[in-house]
Amino acid sequence: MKELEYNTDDSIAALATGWEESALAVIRTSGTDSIERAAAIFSNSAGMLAAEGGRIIYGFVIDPETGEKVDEVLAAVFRAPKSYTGENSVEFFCHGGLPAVATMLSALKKGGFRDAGPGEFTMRAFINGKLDLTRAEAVHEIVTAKTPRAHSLALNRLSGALEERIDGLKKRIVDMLSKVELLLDYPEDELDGQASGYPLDETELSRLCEDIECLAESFRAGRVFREGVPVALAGRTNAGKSSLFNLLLKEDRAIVSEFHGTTRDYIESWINVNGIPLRLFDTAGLRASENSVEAEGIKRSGEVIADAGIVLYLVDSAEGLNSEDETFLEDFEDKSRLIPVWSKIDRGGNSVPEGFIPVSAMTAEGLPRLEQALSDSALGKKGLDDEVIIDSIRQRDLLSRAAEAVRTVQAATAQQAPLDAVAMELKDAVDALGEITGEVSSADILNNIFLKFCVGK
Ligand SMILES: Nc1nc2c(ncn2[C@@H]2O[C@H](COP(=O)(O)OP(=O)(O)O)[C@@H](O)[C@H]2O)c(=O)[nH]1
Ligand SMILES: [Mg+2]
Repeated sequence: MKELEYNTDDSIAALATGWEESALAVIRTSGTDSIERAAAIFSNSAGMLAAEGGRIIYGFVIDPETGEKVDEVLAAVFRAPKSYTGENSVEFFCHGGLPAVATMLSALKKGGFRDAGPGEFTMRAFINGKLDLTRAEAVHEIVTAKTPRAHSLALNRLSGALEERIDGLKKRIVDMLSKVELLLDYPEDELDGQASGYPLDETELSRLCEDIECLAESFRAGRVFREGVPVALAGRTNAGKSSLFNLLLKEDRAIVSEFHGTTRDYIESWINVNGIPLRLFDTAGLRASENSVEAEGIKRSGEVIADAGIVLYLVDSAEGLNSEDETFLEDFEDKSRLIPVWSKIDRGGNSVPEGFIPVSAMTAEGLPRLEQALSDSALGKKGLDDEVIIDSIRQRDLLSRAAEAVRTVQAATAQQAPLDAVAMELKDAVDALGEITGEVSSADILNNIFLKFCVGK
């Protein structure tokens, strides 16, 4: 049931690779008459028109108005339904200089192609039944993945793992619904003892609800992999923050110095810890300062710390805890976001206080434990115990709606409530799950999903 007002009659074109100078650029086209249109501006027209799907041909793109050569290209010809969008399609591999790309796009426009909107290729693939919505959303995640692990989780969804999981949940509800409807259609006495008693089981409903809720909660882990988590290094000046920053980065980025107050602004960098993308911030040490530049740095650092998902608070083991440290640690509200670090342990300082992770930025001792603490804190208590995770608010909200409907059915079952109300709730749960994969969808929902894509996807 795909009700959608969207016109797929015209042929679209867009740059699929980045808008920057490179060796090659890929320009994608799609549409029923895309091969004819492309052939009309191609030096080897006859060759392109005759090409089987999946073939690559060499030639020049010709400006249809001036007759001049635009670029020397390879053109891959795809014939419906064997293409990404399910439509006829030609992909051009041209030179990656920006003027080359611009003149290519303008020649295609003159040849009757329209600029594609964001996500329009993937939207056509969905409309033509090449992808369900969970896979279409995974395409976006794959393109924007920040670590190999995030990429492999999205790839898992692209190969249909989430769709299968949703279908499995839906089948369990549909089975219950058919039992209920059987009784609604044929009163018990007519069924001749084929069905007796209340048709639903409370334990089964409760288990179903937990499975749906568990998948809904994986949104948190999904977001961690998708967006990464901001991590701030905090502590007094000279606690060893910049040294730890460089160690976690595995390169020398931040200036390390024995002089207090060297790091005056914050610097940041992406790091990959156990496959989780973390955005690490080195901040200016926290101390009262007379110097206005340093004071401004300290103010900005305070903001970074307040916004961070995780805070690593360093205390120099040779110095030990002072009242400033104690105040910070005590005042920090959400302890699950705080990792206290006992730094410079190679110097054999004071013994490690409870709750601190001993680390040396010089010898890297304690690094694996610190990295584990970082990934545990990023993923939260539940961790990542499942390879199938969801990653959009849309998916999470629909799962919550399904779970709520099933909970209502569970309560109704406990009271042996009338079956027609129960049937309605079960239908709602089925619809919510159907919307996740796109069986039930409206134009608004689709536009929302595809608009966040980049053009050319
Ligand atoms: N021995 C030792 N010295 C360290 C360690 N980490 C930092 N230092 C030294 O402590 C001083 C301050 O370090 P820095 O990283 O700039 O601290 P920040 O002010 O907190 O950024 C520098 O002289 C560093 O070489 C460590 O793990 N072991
Ligand atoms: Mg520093």
